[in-house]
Amino acid sequence: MSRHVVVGTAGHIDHGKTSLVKALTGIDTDRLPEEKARGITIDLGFAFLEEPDGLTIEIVDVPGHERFVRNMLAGVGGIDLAMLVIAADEGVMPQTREHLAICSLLHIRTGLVALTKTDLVEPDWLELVKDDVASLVADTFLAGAPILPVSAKTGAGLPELRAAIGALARAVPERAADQLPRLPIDRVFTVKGFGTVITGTLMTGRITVDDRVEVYPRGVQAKIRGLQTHGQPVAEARAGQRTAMNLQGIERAAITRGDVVGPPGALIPSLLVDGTLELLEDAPRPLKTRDRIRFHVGTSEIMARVLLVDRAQLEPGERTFARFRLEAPLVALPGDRFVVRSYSPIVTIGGGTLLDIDPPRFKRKAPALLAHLTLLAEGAPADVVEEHVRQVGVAGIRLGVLSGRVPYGPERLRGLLAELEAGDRVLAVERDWFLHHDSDDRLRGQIRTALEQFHRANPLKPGMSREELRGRAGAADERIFAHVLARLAAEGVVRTERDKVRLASHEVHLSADQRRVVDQVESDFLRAEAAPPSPEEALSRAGIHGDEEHELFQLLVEGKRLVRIKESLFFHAHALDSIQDKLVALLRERKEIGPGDIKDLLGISRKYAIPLLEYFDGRRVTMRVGERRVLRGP
Ligand SMILES: Nc1nc2c(ncn2[C@@H]2O[C@H](COP(=O)(O)OP(=O)(O)OP(=O)(O)O)[C@@H](O)[C@H]2O)c(=O)[nH]1
Ligand SMILES: [Mg+2]
Repeated sequence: MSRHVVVGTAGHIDHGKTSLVKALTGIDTDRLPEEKARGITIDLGFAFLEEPDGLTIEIVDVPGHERFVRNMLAGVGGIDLAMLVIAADEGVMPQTREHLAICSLLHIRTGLVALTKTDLVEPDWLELVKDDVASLVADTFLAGAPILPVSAKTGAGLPELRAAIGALARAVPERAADQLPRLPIDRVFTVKGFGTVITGTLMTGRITVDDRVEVYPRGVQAKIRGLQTHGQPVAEARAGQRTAMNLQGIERAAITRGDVVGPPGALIPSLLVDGTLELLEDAPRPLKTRDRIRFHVGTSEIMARVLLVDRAQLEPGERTFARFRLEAPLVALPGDRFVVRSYSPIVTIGGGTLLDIDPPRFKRKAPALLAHLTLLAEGAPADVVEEHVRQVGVAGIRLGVLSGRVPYGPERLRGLLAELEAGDRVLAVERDWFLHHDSDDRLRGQIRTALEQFHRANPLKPGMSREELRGRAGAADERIFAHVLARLAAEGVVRTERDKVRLASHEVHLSADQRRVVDQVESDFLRAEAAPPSPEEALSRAGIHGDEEHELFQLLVEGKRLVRIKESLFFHAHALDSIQDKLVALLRERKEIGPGDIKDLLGISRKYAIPLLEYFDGRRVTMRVGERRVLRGP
């Protein structure tokens, strides 16, 4: 079985990292002419070792120079184990400490110390340095790790070093292959005849030639034309592999280090993220809310302002929750570790774990935000997913968005959602759209209350307009509203008729007086047949002042007793039926008629005749041919 484990070097400038990598692998990782000229490493270098059992040890060689810590950070973001290189003649130096702190902050779990240049020191001295190093790492992930004396010059200790790296690498737990493929880009270049090539360590998942990917945060899509690892073309790359990707359909200029390759639409570039934040014991000063800092995650470095959630100032050695307002979009997932460096002087001061990407708009100091972040930090995966679904409220959340806000792969996430559905904590509005049970309850409550209020205020109206109701129910999304309403209807709580909604329990109750008015208006229209009164006339004859908007008149309209032909012209439904019968009979006889004929037929004026003819045209009973009408065929 082939496995890939990424080892990163770390350590002070000139302590022999690059020489050691070359002695181990035969690869000179200092490629740049400037690196050759100055004899220092400026940018990341890459090498590898193949073990007979199928294990590939990927090596990222980082610069030790204080000015290139940002490059170092881009390199160690994706490593599994650290090789802290310390020159025996110089011992522990500032970047020895800073690199060690960075690896600790990134939660690198394992590693070793290579005490190099042993050819330059006496054995007694070597022992002293060893003790020094042991106490340096005592409280870190390297506590008790092997400290191996080596020399890149004489080759002493190299076989032991290689064996120790191999042993540690074999113990590194396998990377998650079921998660979305994610590759933070560390280099971009063009290759003649191929176009744009990017490289990076595939953090999770797997990718295949011909896959479509998106380069975040720019949101440009591309196709993977080819993949290489260590200069060899491969069909597939897997988590932990150093990968070169030839992207089709994207310009080199559109990509920079720090961008991330992932599946289209899967990641959420965000200007706001929440996380835990710990300040190093030896941070030079406290960190205050609003301080400008450098935020490093994956291969990216972004300027940000820190907003402490529960205090104004964080002291060295303390930890808390913090919000980061970024000056450019960040692409990461919760669970990712990050490193924070102060703006000036540029030194590593702390780091933490991302908890929420593009978080809901809490007030920064609200206790609700603390509760939310505590849950994200400590909750079981199902509780974390539930919390996200709860927080979006009645808007619901789509699977695609949710997957960019949790660190679980697609299959795991579906499983967790199924678990929440089964437990009645979350419900699926559509296949990939989820609503929290509480939000559903809230929406149902709002709908019922709005209907109750409406019926109380309008006892004669048979129902409330659907749109108005949706507005009263917090203007919920149309499909969510429809879903909730449909369930209320299925449960027999509400009835919907066309665009009117009412509580199933609602009935129109008329007083004797109201009943008399309604009956009188109706019989007025019935009697008038083809020459009906205006609503005002009919109402005033029944002793009421009002127009067609009057609720008693509307009762007849909504009950379909009266039919609106145009504007304020209403006919009784029975009258319309009998007019239609007469009209059809006449047309059968004459084949075609003019407006004059219908006036004669019904004994009415033009005022009624024209709207009636237009109404029957509209009902597809008749058809207009010039100024005349014919029957429309069946
Ligand atoms: N005598 C001796 N010299 C060494 C050994 N390893 C490295 N050197 C020398 O130390 C100098 C620095 O070595 P590099 O390997 O470039 O150091 P580095 O840690 O990669 O330096 P940066 O990448 O710039 O941080 C070079 O001149 C090397 O020849 C060693 O084991 N013995
Ligand atoms: Mg170097």
